[in-house]
Amino acid sequence: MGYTSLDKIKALQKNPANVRNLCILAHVDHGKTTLADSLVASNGIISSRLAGKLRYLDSREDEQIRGITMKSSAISLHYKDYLINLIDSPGHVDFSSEVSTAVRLCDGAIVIVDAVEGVCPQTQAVLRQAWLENIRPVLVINKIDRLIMELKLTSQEAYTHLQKILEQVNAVTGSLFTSKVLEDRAVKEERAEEDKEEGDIEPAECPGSEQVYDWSAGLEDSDDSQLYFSPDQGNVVFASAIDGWGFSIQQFAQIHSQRMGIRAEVLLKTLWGDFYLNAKAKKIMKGAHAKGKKPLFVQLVLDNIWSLYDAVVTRRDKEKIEKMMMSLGVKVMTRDSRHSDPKVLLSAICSQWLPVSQAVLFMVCDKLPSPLDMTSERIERLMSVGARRFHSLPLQTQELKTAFMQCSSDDTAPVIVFVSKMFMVDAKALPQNKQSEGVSGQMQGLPLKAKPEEEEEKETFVAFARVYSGVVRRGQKVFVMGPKYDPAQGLRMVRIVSACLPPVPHLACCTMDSLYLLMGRELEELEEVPSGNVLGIGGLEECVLKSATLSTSPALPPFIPLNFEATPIVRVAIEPKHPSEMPKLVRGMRLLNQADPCAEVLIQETGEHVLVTAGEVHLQRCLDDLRERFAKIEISASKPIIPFRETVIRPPKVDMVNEDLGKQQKVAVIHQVKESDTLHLDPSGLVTLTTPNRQATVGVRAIPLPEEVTLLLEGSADLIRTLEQAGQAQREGRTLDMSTWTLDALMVLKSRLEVLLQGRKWRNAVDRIWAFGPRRYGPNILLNSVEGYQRPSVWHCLEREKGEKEGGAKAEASAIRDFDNSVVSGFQLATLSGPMCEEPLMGVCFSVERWDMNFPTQRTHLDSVTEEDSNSLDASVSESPGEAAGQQEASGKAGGAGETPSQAEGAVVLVDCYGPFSGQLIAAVKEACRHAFQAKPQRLMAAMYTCEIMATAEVLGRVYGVLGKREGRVLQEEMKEGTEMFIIKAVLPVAESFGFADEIRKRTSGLASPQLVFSHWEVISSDPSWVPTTEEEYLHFGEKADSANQALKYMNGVRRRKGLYVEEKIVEHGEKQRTLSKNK
Ligand SMILES: Nc1nc2c(ncn2[C@@H]2O[C@H](COP(=O)(O)OP(=O)(O)OP(=O)(O)O)[C@@H](O)[C@H]2O)c(=O)[nH]1
Ligand SMILES: [Mg+2]
Repeated sequence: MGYTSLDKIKALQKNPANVRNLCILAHVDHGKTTLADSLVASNGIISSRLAGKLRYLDSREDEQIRGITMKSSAISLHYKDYLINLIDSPGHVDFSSEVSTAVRLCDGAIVIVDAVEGVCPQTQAVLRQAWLENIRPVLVINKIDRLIMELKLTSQEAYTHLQKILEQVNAVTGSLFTSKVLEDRAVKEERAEEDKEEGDIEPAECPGSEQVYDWSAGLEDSDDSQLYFSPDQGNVVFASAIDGWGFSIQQFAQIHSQRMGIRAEVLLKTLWGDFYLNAKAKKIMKGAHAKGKKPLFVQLVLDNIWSLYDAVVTRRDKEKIEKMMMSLGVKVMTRDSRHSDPKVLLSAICSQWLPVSQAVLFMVCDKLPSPLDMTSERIERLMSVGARRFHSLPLQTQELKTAFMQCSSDDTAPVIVFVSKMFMVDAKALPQNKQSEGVSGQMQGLPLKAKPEEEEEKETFVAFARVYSGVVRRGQKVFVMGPKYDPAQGLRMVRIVSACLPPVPHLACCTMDSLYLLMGRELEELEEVPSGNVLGIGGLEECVLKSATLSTSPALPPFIPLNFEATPIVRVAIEPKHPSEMPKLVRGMRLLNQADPCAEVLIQETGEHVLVTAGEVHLQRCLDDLRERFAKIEISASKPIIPFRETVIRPPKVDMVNEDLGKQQKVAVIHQVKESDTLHLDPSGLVTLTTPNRQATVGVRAIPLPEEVTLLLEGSADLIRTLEQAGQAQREGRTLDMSTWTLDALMVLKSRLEVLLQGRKWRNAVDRIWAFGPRRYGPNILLNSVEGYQRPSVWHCLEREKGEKEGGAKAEASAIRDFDNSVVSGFQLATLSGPMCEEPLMGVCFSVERWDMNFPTQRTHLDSVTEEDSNSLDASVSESPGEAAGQQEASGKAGGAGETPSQAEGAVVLVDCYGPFSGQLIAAVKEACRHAFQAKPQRLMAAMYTCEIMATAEVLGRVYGVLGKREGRVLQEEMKEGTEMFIIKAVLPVAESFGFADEIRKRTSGLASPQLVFSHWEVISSDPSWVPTTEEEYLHFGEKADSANQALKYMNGVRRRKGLYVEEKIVEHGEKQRTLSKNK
């Protein structure tokens, strides 16, 4: 290292009070990497002339070519006595998972906003991420030069514009803060209530019991001054990273306080805001706006910059430049002042006058917290995995909190490390494999290439990590906590780290072979790293997949998982060009999976190797990586596999030509289900199916769920999973200690469902929910409408928390559980792949209205024991009498043996529930669900992206053209204040999105470049199985109705890909085709 010596950095690492771990966050292209360049240049790592052009932290070739960052990378810098571990992150949505990995390791963040574009969707997303991880942000408003050169604003206009941007950013943080306060208050109230109940205070006495809901209570007393960005707080820097300048108002306050003899503190308070200088009275007065005066900020700050740009770039007035340089005390080299591009001179002047690196680094050291300032709230959040409460963790675990707070580097302090991602480095680039630097090293480098092939090709994984406590040493052994590790269990079984661990679930032991200082493109080897620093760790690839928690204490729980904003949605199937290279591909995909926080690799049922990525750009990067680094073979990727969902809707009231439909449509639909002796379809849509051995009959009806319910279920997937886990635990006799917050959220979910599911059809529906599916937490519901069948509700575990009410129901539940489970399994299978094209279902409720069981063989045995009981039950528990009787005859039951499940519980003991019968029941339920689904009007649902496109008026038309062609829908169009840009918000089906961004960019000559973010699922209105039925439709569409049916096209595409039967005619009129050619 020619620049800061390694020893100096090592020394700085030891003083956590002066360490700052921070990342740079922003929307795509707002100038993160450019700013990072200036900071890197301030340490002499790159030349300051190249700062902004080199984009040093974009070390990948494709990053340089495309001009966007694709991964987060770290570099350690020093500023005065401070060590700054800086992480640059990508702004493109496709790589937002990389942002999550960066944010987790930091205590603070620099949020950059483009002065022209203002707050963009990703700006909001990163602010939210910073908020969720509890890290403190500072703001840089970048690209101010664009206000001068591009928008040609006057300094006064620019001031108004900057004020607006600041307002926008603060509005975002404000809303995050408000929701947090309200949430906290809810938790507090809940606690208070609990205490109250315990303390037996009369509810009428306390004032809170009045039913007045004060929505703003709590907001006033919470301190939010730290939260907002304001130049006078010193947490805002105005900059132009490309021209190398930046300032906070402190700097100008100091400059002018000397010149004008006003105290710096006064200037600091008044430089930003509605103040002006009264020259006569030599006073600073309020009310610049009302009196039409120039605000101080314009007069003392912006005007200087404006006139410099005017002199240097616009007018090129040599004399004036000389004069200005004199007064600023700036000297530039002759080659800069003679350069043909005035920008060179400008940045030479500016970077001496107001160096951006100084302004930003000062702000960072001054305003961002050090690792010692970790709040206990943040630590508790990190340690409270899933639904657990911090206070329910073992005592030893809770004690670790002090270790976090102290951030001590004593030998006695437990080592706590979090790995947020694994990245791959060429073995050649590792410091231990590098030759000594300098000329001789380079010369030696040549013959080295002759080394054996394998050695050269080797690449290793380095973990991107941070030490939270203790000192990490090379060769040290640590525990690796898996995401499901339970410290209580671990503490009972192990004490110290050793190679031969007893088999504790989710706990492994690993050696940290090497430690690195991360220096952007380079790594430096270290012997030890003290607490509070970011580092790279080698030798973990065997035990860490993507992220992990490492510690020397088995009491440490795994950290909460990273929150990823992007949903991986774009799938492709991959195969090698040469089939013999399959093993290489498999290995390569495994490596890719490890190296990318967001990419998923899986093998489908069909045997295809599938790669799931966040978007098109991400996909491209993954494929390139696979080709060039991980598999190093030729591969071919299928077209993107687009996910769909299947659903049912209410029968439409009008036909395709908007004519009122009578009953005809219904008849057409119902005929899709073919009846047989075991399958019966009722005109109302109830499907009754008997198992082949005729021992069970189920009746199922499919009902479309209201849209809001589907949305709610989708959004609450995690909660439902927790509910399911709690239910499972309860069934197994364990208890899962859920946090108050989770319980609260579940109660809210339940009551919201109750509100949404209104009407006769849904009476008591919420309490009758039997299961969610697919995978037990999906957006479909299985409803128990079997008369007389009592089973504990899915909300049962909530009630337990509220007081053990239903002791009796528990025992009963476990007895019938096994067959109950088969029904649930059948439902899970049915919802996992629907009958249209085997895609998952969404928004469908299957109501089980009948469930009969009949065990002729066990009958005799049972009768002798419980004859009386069963008779009495027979009378009380039965379905709608008429139908039941008919069914009993049809299924050929022995007289009076119409048992409902509750009654069959005795039989459960006798019949092997895992034998063929439970299988038959599963299959029957699944088939019944599928048929019930087909008895209703079916629709496909398409995944939709939202996108925000910024475009000028000239290209607006073309943007609309492209959107229209791709079935996009414009939601909103508005003009961005202060600019001539329009912002268009649109939604677009994922299926039509490939190449969309490129096409828009081409059609608008690069002026508009949209980012696509997955937003929701939407029902495609056309019916894939539609054929003209009414006379009007015949007239309008013709007999064949061969005008494009979008839904049918999608459905057939999926069916073809999956090798399912596709109904289509390849040759329509064979004889006509023959006559076409020569005979004519
Ligand atoms: N006019 C102007 N352009 C700038 C400024 N800072 C950066 N740019 C330009 O903005 C573009 C994007 O800069 P980057 O630094 O790559 O942006 P980024 O935020 O790192 O982008 P991603 O990493 O892809 O999210 C480049 O073309 C820069 O030259 C600035 O202060 N003024
Ligand atoms: Mg970048």
